[in-house]
Amino acid sequence: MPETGPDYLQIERLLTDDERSIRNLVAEFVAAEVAPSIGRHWQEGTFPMALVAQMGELGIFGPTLPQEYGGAGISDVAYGLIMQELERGDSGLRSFASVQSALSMYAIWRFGSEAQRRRWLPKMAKGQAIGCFGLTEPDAGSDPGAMTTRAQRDGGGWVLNGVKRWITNGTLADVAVVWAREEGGAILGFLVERGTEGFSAEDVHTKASMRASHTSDLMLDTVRLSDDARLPEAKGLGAPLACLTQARFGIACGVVGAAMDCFNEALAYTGQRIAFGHPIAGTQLVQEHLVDMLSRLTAAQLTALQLGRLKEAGELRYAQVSLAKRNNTRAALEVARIGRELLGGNGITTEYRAIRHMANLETVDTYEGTYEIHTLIVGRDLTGLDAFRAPGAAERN
Ligand code: TGC
Ligand code: FAD
Repeated sequence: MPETGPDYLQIERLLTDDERSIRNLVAEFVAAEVAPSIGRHWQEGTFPMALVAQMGELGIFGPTLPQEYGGAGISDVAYGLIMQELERGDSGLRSFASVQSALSMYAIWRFGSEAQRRRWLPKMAKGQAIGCFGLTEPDAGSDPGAMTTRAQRDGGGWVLNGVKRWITNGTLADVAVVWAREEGGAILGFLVERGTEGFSAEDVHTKASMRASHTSDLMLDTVRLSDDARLPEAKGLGAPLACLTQARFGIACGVVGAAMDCFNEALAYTGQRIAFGHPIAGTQLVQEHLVDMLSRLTAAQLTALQLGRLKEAGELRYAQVSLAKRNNTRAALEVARIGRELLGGNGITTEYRAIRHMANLETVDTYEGTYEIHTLIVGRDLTGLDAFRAPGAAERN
């Protein structure tokens, strides 16, 4: 059985048997199939596509959805543990699963028609169809309500024009969930299939972070769609934001895995690395670093578990998810930075894992709402005062 800890506070005891066995299954998959080659993929800037079918077989995609749509109805805590184990491997792997499950499948399940659900969800659950989620634009990231992608009515259908940027899985996707504002109206969601005339995708090739993941621009140039392609229940910015809440939950859990991997690597390394005639783990300063890493990741682990339990009880509010996404991601990033430091010169190479996790976590700290944006979401929740926009700025959602 591969390492699933550290578990300094015996959090394991708070999990059900089902949750433990789902976590162990994914941990074994990651140790056997991901760990041996992910460093090479990261170095080469490729995503291990061969693993997608296996992930589908394991039930990693959309696992909390009902069985009739290809899901398994597993608990939210079990879902969080899947994300943890995937991100122990690499944030790119967890990103692939987040976008597939929490953004694309969730959008279709929550806002789609019955026909859209039946058409896409079972195939997506098996990894036989890939989804992406196009919200961000070159000039609208933190403020998605400022999007300029437009949906114009065209007889009984629609014409879409615009550009989406930084879209995970954009070039891999069979179906893109695209958010566009109706001329003079609300934000609407559309399913745009690969091969639709006027629709194209192109990867970003200059990333120094999240390298084992495809990140793309989506171009929509007079894309004509029937009204069947619109997500009928999605009206207004609240629809994409509800999908983000699902994905942010998975991130708050996932980053714990990256932090754990960095801690385990640093503990093993410092126990063996000799300087001044003894293992560096025997020095007070190194022990302080190790304890700092453990403290941060243990707090993140407990936060993730409680978030899952609140979600299962139907009591989770989106500002609570923001607090957890903000704190856990920043904690994991700090753990990775300390881990990198403890490895000395070796720590700057991808022969070890810390710098890969550290570079990936820079993206995770930014996407799905930056650290600052989550600060302002929680700040608004606490005070009732909106500190996002310039005073007097127009409402647009
Ligand atoms: P605001 O007035 O706050 O909200 C409009 C309506 O939406 C509701 N709402 C939410 N509902 C569910 N979940 C949330 N997180 C929600 N946040 C807001 C809100 O109650 C309101 O409803 P109603 O009924 O009153 O209309 O809108 P705003 O324009 O003030 O938005 C502010 C802000 C900053 C909170 C929001 O725009 C935001 O979260 N910005 C960050 C953008 C972001 O996170 N983008 C992520 C893009 S996707 C991505 O990064 C994928 S990475 C994938 C991977 O590889 O893993
Ligand atoms: P900006 O919004 O321009 O922010 C720049 C800086 O200004 C940040 O530090 C921000 O915190 C700060 N800032 C902005 N407004 C305020 C304010 N009011 N107060 C204080 N500070 C502020 N998007 C998708 O739609 N789908 C995807 O699949 C997806 N995948 C991604 C994958 C990767 C690898 C990356 C890097 C991004 C991805 N994104 C995706 C986009 C991501 O969500 C955005 O990059 C993120 O929301 C930030 O937007 P921005 O890059 O435009 O930064």
